[in-house]
Amino acid sequence: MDFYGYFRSSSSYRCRIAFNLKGVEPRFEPVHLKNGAQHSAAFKALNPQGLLPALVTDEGDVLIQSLAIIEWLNETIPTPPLLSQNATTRARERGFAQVIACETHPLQNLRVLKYLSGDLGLDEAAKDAWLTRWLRDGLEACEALLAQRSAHSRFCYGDTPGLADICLVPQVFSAERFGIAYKDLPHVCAVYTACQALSAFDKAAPKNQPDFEA
Ligand SMILES: N[C@@H](CCC(=O)N[C@@H](CS)C(=O)NCC(=O)O)C(=O)O
Repeated sequence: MDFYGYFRSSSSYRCRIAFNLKGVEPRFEPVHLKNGAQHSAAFKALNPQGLLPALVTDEGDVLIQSLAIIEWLNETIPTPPLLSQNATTRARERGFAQVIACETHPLQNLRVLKYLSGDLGLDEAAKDAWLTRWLRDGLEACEALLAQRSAHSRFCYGDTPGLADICLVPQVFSAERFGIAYKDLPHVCAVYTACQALSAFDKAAPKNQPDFEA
């Protein structure tokens, strides 16, 4: 398998955690987002949207969108499972993941921030206000969802890490990167700490990637 990603990309980070949990190691093809490599004809032939990540399977099929890639991985390598066996819990896990991947992370994306400061001419303070508004909102929703759980668990939905944890950790990393407060969110912090103790999460961290730049 060939995995197209970038060390700081949250959606690449999600896939890296999933690969590690499943014990697979795709070949890594770095796509330098800050240099605009996602807009190259070669990359757009893989993903016409010009967004990371993309995965080329051993059969040569191209997959895009981190949640779709992770679900495909979970279906083709079922152990350890990344989703609950229970349909209701599974829907909750997917709902939690989508709060992050569909409702929160898109608002911090490079192309969105470039549009705010470039096309709309917003200054740094206005861009920071945007990030604080939407990233904090998403993390507060995560906190409330975790607080609603009927039973305490080490990870988001159980005592083994799954799709929700895979999405939460890169989002907390983004909060740190953009200076968004989250340490007052106890459930988020507890899950984040539990995940950080696992090598699958640590190995996937941006600082541990071959294309890392300080
Ligand atoms: N919903 C997509 C998000 C993809 C996405 O936004 N990727 C970012 C990196 S995390 C990207 O490639 N941004 C390039 C840009 O904004 O130009 C997924 O989960 O894969």
